[in-house]
Amino acid sequence: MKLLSMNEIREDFPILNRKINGKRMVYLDSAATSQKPVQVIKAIEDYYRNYNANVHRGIYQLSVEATEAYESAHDEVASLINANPEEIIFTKGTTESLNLVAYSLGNRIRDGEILLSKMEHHSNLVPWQQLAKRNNLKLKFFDLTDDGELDLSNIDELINKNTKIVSLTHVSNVLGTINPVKEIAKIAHENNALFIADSAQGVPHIEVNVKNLDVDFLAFSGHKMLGPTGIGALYGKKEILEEMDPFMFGGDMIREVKLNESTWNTLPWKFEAGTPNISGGIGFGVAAKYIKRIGIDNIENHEKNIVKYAYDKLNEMDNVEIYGPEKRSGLISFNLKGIHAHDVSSILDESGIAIRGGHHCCMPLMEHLGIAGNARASFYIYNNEEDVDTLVKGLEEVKRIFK
Ligand code: C6P
Repeated sequence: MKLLSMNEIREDFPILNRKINGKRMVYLDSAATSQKPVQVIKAIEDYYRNYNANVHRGIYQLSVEATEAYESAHDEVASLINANPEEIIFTKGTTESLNLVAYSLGNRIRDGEILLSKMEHHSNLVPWQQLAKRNNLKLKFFDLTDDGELDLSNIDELINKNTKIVSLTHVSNVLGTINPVKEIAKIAHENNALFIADSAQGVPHIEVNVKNLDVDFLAFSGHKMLGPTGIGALYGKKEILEEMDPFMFGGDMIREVKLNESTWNTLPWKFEAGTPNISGGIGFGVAAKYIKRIGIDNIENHEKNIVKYAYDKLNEMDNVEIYGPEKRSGLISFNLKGIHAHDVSSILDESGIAIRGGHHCCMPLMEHLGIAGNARASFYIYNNEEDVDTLVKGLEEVKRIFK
C-alpha cells in the first residue's frame, strides 16, 4: 500500500483486535462480507445521533441534511465506477439488483435466449430461470475450461441473433476468475443483446469503469466493500433505465398520483420505492470514499501479492487441491483431500481463523467440479502475510487431526 501502511489500515478496523478462542482473529471471509472501518461505523452513528429524519419528504433542517447525505452517497458510489449518479439505484444488494433487472427489463423480453455461465452465483441464475419460465426464454451457458475460466471457444454460436440477455459474473466468488466482460459485452451488443455484470466480487477489489466496460447493467453489494449490510447498487445505462418500468411501486418513486393512474419520479428515485435504507446508504457512500482514498489500484496490487503468497504456500502443501486459474482475484478455494470443507472450517475456527466452507451459493459450479463444496480463504485490504502463515499452520493442524 502506498498511501497508507498496512498498520494504519488495520487500525481503522476495530474488529481486528478481537480474540477468538483466545487467539488473534484472522478474518479470511471478506468475499462473504467485509469488515467495516471506523469511518463507516461512525457515519452511521452520526446519522442516528445527529440528523435522523426521512429523506425527500421534510423541508425542515434534519430532513434536508439526511437527504443531502443520502443523495451524496449516490455521488460517491457513482464516481467509484465512473457512472452518473442518476444511473445508480440503491438496492438491498447484488441479489435485489439482479432481481430488479430480471423483472423490470426481463418482463418485456420474450422468445429468445439468455446466456449465463456455469460459474454463476445463484443470484445470477435463479432470477433468470424464473424469467425464462414466465416468458418462454431459453437458458444457455458458457462452459468452463479445466483451469476455471470461461470457455469462449464457441462464443459465436452462444451469442447470436436470438440472444436477448448475456448476464455474467465479473469475478467468480469461488474460482477467483476475472472474466473478460468488456470483450463479451462488445460481442453481445453486436448481436443486439444486453449485457449485465454481477460485480459483487468485482467492484470491491478491482477497477470497474462502467463507461469503459460498456456494460448495460452492473450489480454490487455495499457489505462486501467495507459498507453496511442491506445496501447495494444497480448501475444501469440512463437510456435503458428511463424506458424500463419500475420494479416496486409506492411512495417516493412517483411524480404524480391520481386515483386511477400515476407517473414516475426521475432517475434513480423511480426505482427506489418507499423509505430507503438511509443509514445504510450513507455508510455505503463513506465506504466508497474510503476505497477511493486508498486507491483501487493499491487494493488490487495488495491482493495480487497476498493471493500469490497464499497460492504458493498452499501449493507447497501435500494433499491440497486448489480450484481456479493462477491469475485470480483475492481469494483461493481449495480442499484438503478426504476432509470435508466444514470440518476444515470448524477446526480452523478453534485457532481463531474464519474461512467459509460449502457450496458458496454456486451449486451448479460444484456439480461441474464434481465436489459437494470446498473451503475458501478470501482476502481484503486488511489481511497480511501473517494471516496466511496462520492459515497454513491451521491447515497443517487439520491434517494432523484427520491423519
Ligand atoms: N456471495 C459469498 O460468500 P448479496 O448476498 O446479494 O450481497 O450478494 C450475492 C452475490 C452475488 N454474486 C456473487 C458473485 C456473490 O459472490 C454474491 C455473494 C457471498 O460468496 C455470499 S453467498
